Amino acid sequence: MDPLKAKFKEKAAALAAEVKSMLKEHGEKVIDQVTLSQAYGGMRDIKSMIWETSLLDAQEGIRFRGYSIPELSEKLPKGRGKEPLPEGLFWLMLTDEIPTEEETLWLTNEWEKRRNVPSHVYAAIDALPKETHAMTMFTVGIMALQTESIFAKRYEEGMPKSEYWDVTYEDSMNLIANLPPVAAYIYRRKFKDGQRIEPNTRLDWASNFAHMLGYDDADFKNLMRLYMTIHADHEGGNASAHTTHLVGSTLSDPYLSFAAAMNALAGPLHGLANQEVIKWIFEMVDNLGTTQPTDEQIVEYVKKTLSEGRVVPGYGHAVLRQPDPRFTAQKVFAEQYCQNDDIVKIVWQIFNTVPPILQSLGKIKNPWPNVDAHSGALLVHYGMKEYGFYTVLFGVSRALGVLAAQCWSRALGFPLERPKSLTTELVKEMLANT
Ligand code: FCX
Repeated sequence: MDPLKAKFKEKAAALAAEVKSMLKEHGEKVIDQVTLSQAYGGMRDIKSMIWETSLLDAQEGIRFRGYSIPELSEKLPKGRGKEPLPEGLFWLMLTDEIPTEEETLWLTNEWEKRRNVPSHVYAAIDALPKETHAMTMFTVGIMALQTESIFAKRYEEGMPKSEYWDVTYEDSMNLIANLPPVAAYIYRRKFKDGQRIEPNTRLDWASNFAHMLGYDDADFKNLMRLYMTIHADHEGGNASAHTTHLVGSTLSDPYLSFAAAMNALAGPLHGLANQEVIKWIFEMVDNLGTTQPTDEQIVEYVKKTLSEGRVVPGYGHAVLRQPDPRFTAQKVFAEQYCQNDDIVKIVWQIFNTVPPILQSLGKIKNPWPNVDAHSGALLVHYGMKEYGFYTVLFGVSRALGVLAAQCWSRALGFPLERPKSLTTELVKEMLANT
């Protein structure tokens, strides 16, 4: 058994036993109550799901296995680069242990060994017109990869429940290994006349992805390592994570669950916001006729957006109530690598001007930037201006968190998810009887 799987098996067996006895003793303990507003209002804040890999605090932001993003920057192995390697984060999420440099390198090589995209996956993508959105191509590519699912094969053969975690791990590892070439294929097909770039087997997972996309600048590779790390997970209730969890609970394999998650990520209130941000900034620049607008011009543009009944993309959050530490991590990166870039400067001007405007509306719970407010400006700086692809980058990263979490869900034997719904008629009856 490989070292990561062996460690996961050991940790999962111990936690499964602990959870079993905890539920035996405390199973009836009430951990939350649900209000009518929450039932109608997107189920905000209801504690109703277990997600081991990360936890979100409204004030502090995300922690992966207890580590904040600045702590991860310090503690995760960096290989030959300057930013944490996403391989290390995946190891941490799966085992609750920060890996050594050697363990991280092992995982780089393991994903490299598992990279093997069948030709029908590319043929399925090729069957779509080039104008198809990159996220649609991505989901189709993932669905085509599902032919490789070991979970599905073994389930058909009658595998016992005790093996679910094992094949979920195998599928997750294979899927993660194959996402960068599929995503890069889509980028090159859509935006670079289909000129593919062969992988470089000596590179780590994120920098090989950068290479296949066509970006060999060392700083862009550092950006990809950072990007793939910070977008990976945001606890269990966000739409892409929750979709993976829900679909996986039916014992759909990791390919099917992850493809479903990508359809959730493709919505403008979730992952598509990263393309919307830069599109909106480009429109602003075009509209104002300058790449160096004044704060006053930005304020006017924001007010115009709001008056048209549109949201300011990249701002607000369902849980966070402070600037997103993922935004801050990207700002720190930009301060180091590209502080004189015009679009980066606009992102910072927006950060200074937008929160008071949103606050003054009186209805927005969080006027601060989220992860999507900064990512596009960094990509544009390195020449990746095709914002219709940005959500795919988010998706490749998101695989790390949601698939690590799916391994845990199967190891802990989580059942089919099936919450209770009500009709307004029944709600009215309930109110009349109280
Ligand atoms: N601009 C304008 N209005 C906004 C706003 C924004 N950035 N954010 C929230 N509002 C509005 C809502 O539309 C809602 O208006 P309504 O009462 O007229 O329907 C009101 O403020 C209250 O919303 P609030 O409770 O603060 O926010 P929600 O939890 O309902 O929604 C999201 C959270 C993220 C969906 C919302 O802030 C938004 O639309 N932001 C812009 C899109 C975005 O950046 N999404 C990415 C989020 C995230 F980081 C990710 O998943 O990637």
